[in-house]
Amino acid sequence: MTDTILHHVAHSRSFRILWLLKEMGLNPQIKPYKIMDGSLRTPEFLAISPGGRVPALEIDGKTLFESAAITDYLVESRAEHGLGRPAGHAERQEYLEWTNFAETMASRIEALNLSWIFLRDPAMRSDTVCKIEARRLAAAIEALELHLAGRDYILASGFSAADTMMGFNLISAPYYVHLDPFPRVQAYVARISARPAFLAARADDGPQEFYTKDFYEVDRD
Ligand SMILES: N[C@@H](CCC(=O)N[C@@H](CS)C(=O)NCC(=O)O)C(=O)O
Repeated sequence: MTDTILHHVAHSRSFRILWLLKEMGLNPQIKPYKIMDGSLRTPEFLAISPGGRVPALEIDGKTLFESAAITDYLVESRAEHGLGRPAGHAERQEYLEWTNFAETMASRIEALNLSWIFLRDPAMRSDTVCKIEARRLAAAIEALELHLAGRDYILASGFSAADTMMGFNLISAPYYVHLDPFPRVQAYVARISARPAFLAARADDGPQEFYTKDFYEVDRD
């Protein structure tokens, strides 16, 4: 059997796949990259992930990119773990909505990361864009707060890959949005963070190197 290799940046969307693999009892070999050092733009890596993005996963003799696609591949090829919801399942629609909504939320974090962390010159940052994106991220978290009423996980029947897709967001979102007004989301974060597979994934994730402050906000109105 070929090795399972996860092309990974610590504290990034590739955590979704690391965590999902751990939930399935799989321990990938981790190939680490950094966002700013050019390692995601080499011809070798672009042959693996054409957009130069992580995650990418080598598994079963295939190479896959895009976290939602990798997630679907894993839950379908390893259906015995019950972490997906196949076509025809009563929760299929909700499963699709929330795995994709995780990416809607993540794109707000990506925009904030670009503004606060990855612009080489802070003078290029727009306070207006930062404020709008933080509000849009808060609105996405509010949607999750409402959805979690009466549930422990995103799907009423229990833990699924919709949670591994969403989980990464909630590690990063608190750098931009305070979670105090969202008690169900806070309880959800505590619940997912206590899962043994989540803890094992965090142990292998590597130290985050993006954030140098606990919270980023525009200090002028
Ligand atoms: N929709 C893609 C997004 C992948 C993505 O943008 N990953 C970020 C890390 S969270 C990345 O590789 N960024 C590198 C770059 O923008 O150069 C997915 O879910 O896999």
